[in-house]
Parts: sequence; structure tokens; C-alpha cells
Amino acid sequence: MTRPTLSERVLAGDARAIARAISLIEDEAPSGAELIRRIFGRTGQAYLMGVTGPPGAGKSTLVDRMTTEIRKTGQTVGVVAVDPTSPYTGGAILGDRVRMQAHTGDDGVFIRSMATRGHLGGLARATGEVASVLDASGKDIVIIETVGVGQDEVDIVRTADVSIVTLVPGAGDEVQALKAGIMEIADIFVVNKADREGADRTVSSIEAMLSLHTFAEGDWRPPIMKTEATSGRGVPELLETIERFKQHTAPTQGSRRRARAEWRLRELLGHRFLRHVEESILKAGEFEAILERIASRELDPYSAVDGIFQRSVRA
Ligand SMILES: Nc1nc2c(ncn2[C@@H]2O[C@H](COP(=O)(O)OP(=O)(O)OP(=O)(O)O)[C@@H](O)[C@H]2O)c(=O)[nH]1
Ligand SMILES: [Mg+2]
Repeated sequence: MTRPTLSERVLAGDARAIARAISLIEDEAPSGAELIRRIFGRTGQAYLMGVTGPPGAGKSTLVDRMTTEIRKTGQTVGVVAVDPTSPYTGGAILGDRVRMQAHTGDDGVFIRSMATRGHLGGLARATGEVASVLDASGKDIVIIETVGVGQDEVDIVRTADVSIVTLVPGAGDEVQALKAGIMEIADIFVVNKADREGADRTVSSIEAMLSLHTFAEGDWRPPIMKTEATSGRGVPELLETIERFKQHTAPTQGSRRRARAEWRLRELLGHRFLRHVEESILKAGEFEAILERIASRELDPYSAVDGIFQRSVRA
């Protein structure tokens, strides 16, 4: 008998194989792409939940509580926490960030942190692939935690079936800053740390922001939930709301998933093309030389791209 391959072990839900597969994706190893190819047909079963919000909002604590709550129903859970390793954000500053450890020993739960470093703009793609691995491994629910509200997070959360934006009391300014990107992706707002002063004010400012938006008849209007992740208060209600959202969007899930497939295809194609140009079209150091010429205004970027494009279609 031959030994089962990595993809077979992933499909069988083997935790060590899942961990190995995720490492391959993180390292952008060619075998990672091969793995995705092999498991892809078995993805699309899990329900993907994206949880985003500013650093320290309590996202990990919340995800941990959600996991506990979901496990009570017998469903299995995979969690990917996208962890900023930049010295400017996240962990280094927030000494008290929560590591999800409550579920060790439960093989119905798989939790993994992923570094944001080194993905060169492909972070959302890498996260999507990790979610695919967890999905293919048979997890019923996959939760993706990301910090912040930048383009990367918007892209990551866009790959989810439901997007949950977490804020905290006193986040009035953040609500303002969030408007643009987050507004279009938030399916549910959560005001966590509701035990703190000012939770209702934050709810009101999100309300005010939502009221600027016109919702058509039958549109989903993002509800604003209050939670206290440390005690678990509000978490069952949050899960009920997610379930309601799931029911509401069931008729359009096909088109949501198609939009996601389109985004993924475009992303991958762009990435592949850029890599082809950098590795096979341009000579060593040429990219930097072109950059220099653009910076010194000797060359304009459009002509630079035209030149590279011509060479690459001929190649
Ligand atoms: N008072 C209060 N504290 C909370 C609540 N939820 C989380 N915290 C605390 O907030 C701190 C940060 O929690 P995390 O869960 O690590 O927050 P996070 O958003 O995942 O943080 P990053 O991943 O670093 O962005 C921890 O000390 C938590 O115990 C809450 O509902 N109330
Ligand atoms: Mg966290």
C-alpha cells in the first residue's frame, strides 16, 4: 500500500497535514499551488466568516467564544488569524492580545496564525487559499480574523460569506475613518467590550453612518450587535444574526461565490503575469533600472508598461 499523499491527508482532516499544507501556501511553494489544485474540487462546503476591526478590538476573544458556541452544535471550526508582524502594528504594542488556546485537544477545531509579512500584496490570496485548505479538510465553518480596515482586509473579508466588522466603545473617530471601505463590506457590525462606557454612543454613530445609506426594499441592513467577548455575553445572539444573514443571502449565494471566483481568478492572473514579467522578461536589475528612470522623469510609466508588455507578448 502506498502512503497517503498530503492532499489525501488534508481531505481526511489530518491536523498535521493541514498545518503542513498551510506552511506550503505561506512559503508560496510550488507544491502549495499543486495542493490547491488537488483539493479544489472538495472546497465550497464550509461557511466562511470574516471578522475584522482595529487592533485590540477583541476579535480573537470573540472568535474564540464564537468557536465555543458553534462547537455546542457539533459543527467543526477552522480559524485563520492573519497576524501583523510589522513592528508598527498589532502584537508588539498590545501586550495583552489574546491567543486562542482554549480549544487545544479538540480535534473539531483547527486554529492557525498567518504572518502578513512576505506576501507582496498577495495576502488576501494566501488567506483565501488557507481558507480553502480548512474548507477541504471538512471544517463546517471557517473563520478568518484580520486586523485593520485597509485594502488588504477589505479584500480578505470580501472572500468570506459573511463579513463582521468589530468596533469598540469610544471608536467614534474610527467609525468615521471606516466609512469608505468597510461600509461596503460589513454585513454585521459588532460593538465589542460592551461592558465599557460609551457602547451605546458607538452604536448610535454606526446607526448614523448607516442612515446615510439608502437600502432598497428587501436589502439586508447591517445589524449592530453588542457583545462582551470576555464573558461571552451577546455571542449566541451574534451567531443567530449570522444564521439570519445566511438565510437571507441563500438565494444570492451563487452570485456571491461567482464574484469571489472572479476576484480570485483576476488576482491570480495578475500575480502570475507580474511574476512572469519579473522572472522571465526583465533581465536582472532591469526592473530597478526602469524604476530609476521613472523616478527621474526620464521615462513615463505608461511607456515603460507598453515596452514591457510588447516584449512579454512576443516572448
Ligand atoms: N473589557 C473587555 N475586554 C475585552 C473584551 N473582549 C476582549 N477584551 C480584551 O481586549 C484585549 C485584546 O483582545 P484580543 O482578543 O486579543 O483583541 P484582537 O482584536 O484580537 O487583537 P489583535 O489581534 O492584536 O488586533 C484582551 O486583553 C482581551 O481580554 C470585552 O468584551 N470587554
Ligand atoms: Mg487577535
